[in-house]
Amino acid sequence: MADAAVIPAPQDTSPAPVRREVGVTELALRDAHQSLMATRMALEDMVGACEDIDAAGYWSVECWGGATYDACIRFLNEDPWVRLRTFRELMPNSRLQMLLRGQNLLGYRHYSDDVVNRFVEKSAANGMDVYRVFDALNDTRNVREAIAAVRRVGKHAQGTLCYTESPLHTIEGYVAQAHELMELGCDSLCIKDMAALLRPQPAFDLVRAIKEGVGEDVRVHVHCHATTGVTLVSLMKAIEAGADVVDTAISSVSMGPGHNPTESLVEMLAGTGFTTHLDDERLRRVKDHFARVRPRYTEFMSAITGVETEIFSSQIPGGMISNMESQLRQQGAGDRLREVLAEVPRVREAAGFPPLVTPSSQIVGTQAVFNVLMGPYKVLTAEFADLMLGYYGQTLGERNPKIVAMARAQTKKEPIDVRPADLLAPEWDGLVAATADLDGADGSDEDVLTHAMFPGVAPGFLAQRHEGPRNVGRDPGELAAERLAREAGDGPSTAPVHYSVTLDGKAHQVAVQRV
Ligand code: 3PY
Ligand code: ZN
Repeated sequence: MADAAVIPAPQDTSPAPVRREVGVTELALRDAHQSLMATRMALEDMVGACEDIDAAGYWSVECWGGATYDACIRFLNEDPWVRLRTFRELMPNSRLQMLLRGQNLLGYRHYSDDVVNRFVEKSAANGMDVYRVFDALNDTRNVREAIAAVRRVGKHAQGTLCYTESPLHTIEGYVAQAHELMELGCDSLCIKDMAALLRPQPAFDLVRAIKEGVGEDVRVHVHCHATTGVTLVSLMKAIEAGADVVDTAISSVSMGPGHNPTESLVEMLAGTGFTTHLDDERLRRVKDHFARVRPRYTEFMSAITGVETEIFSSQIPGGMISNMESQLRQQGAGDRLREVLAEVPRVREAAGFPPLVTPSSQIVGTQAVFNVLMGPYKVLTAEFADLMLGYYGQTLGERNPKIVAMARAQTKKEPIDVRPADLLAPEWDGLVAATADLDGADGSDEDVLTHAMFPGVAPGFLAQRHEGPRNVGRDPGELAAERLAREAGDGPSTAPVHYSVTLDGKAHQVAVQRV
């Protein structure tokens, strides 16, 4: 019998001429553990990987921002500014990148412009290079100040399109937003797909449309989660369409509600003419490092480990589903998850189709739970009422006028259509004075910023900061007890929030776990 034809394995140095080098942003130090293990990874478990990450050849290393600041002070007793300075020292050759929630900074409300400016100045001085700035509603007025601040300090400002789908979201709409962001002076754009909704063909079409509509030389980065199982292909199509940089996480902290594996991207590109120039041996060492570290965080690991295609209809980011399950169980309504999942798109439509990303994901998700447990819009959370009244910015779609009227009646506030931060007086001087009195505060602007963003948690953190980081190598039972005891204060946490509501003339106490 004749020998079967052998298909040679493509080599990285592919026979096809190199078409283009694709940059890679490594997410292991921020979004990967935020998505997979509730943002609990301590600095101590990251430092050992920094030398290899620094030498591997990434375009940038995302290592700060998002929920990590909150987790540092709330759970880890770790100063987030020390974390940033440590990364700066250990990765001198890398662009350090952070996720910034526009006018919300790293918290959950809008801050005045002077606080936004101070935050950007201080983070740049502590070593940050690349700022990915997003607004949960894609309202560019809410990223304007932060982008201007990044430009003033001479760092890289990346404007963000939060990717979602609805009858109103179109490629043309995203291209228009891309134009607006470039007019604000962004150095690059990011398509941010936090729920893994970006299928391969739309990924191609969107990148191509931005390149053709805004400029072939506009640098486009693509950030996809892996939850629905389709997005490694989306990265390929985005690259074929001209994406300059894609985001991945080293394999030992990848997949599930996290991201596609860095090594799989490298292998996928073999033979295509696209190359990453990442160093395989360094990647292997980074992978081994996080494979050793990961079991320490088993207690916090997401229940979703595989693929969830139902997200295409509910659009709920992976991490939120398990939170909703526990919210409902606490109410003795564990069997009502399907109803809540079906309610989320209806609430989102009533709110004008916002993308679901911090903080809109928490706001819409909690309102959906309320609607299922108590009847549609019997009670509006304060945050949902604010969203309906424009206090988070403008949504693409019209907000349901009946619910807007309910929000007005409940809050006695009027709807607004100005940029929400235009209503805020400068806050910085007041914050400096309020922080000076706190036990353990060292008089630095960094401490003022911690207090500004997390007024409920910061006093406790500053007072016990000298005890040093906790959470590493500790007994999981002890950690769990400690976490429950400490989870309170401002911003979404997994601790239940207690609401007192009057229904049909009777007072009810409702405990809802926020998502
Ligand atoms: C955050 O805001 O922390 C995010 O990661 C949003 O995707
Ligand atoms: Zn993400």
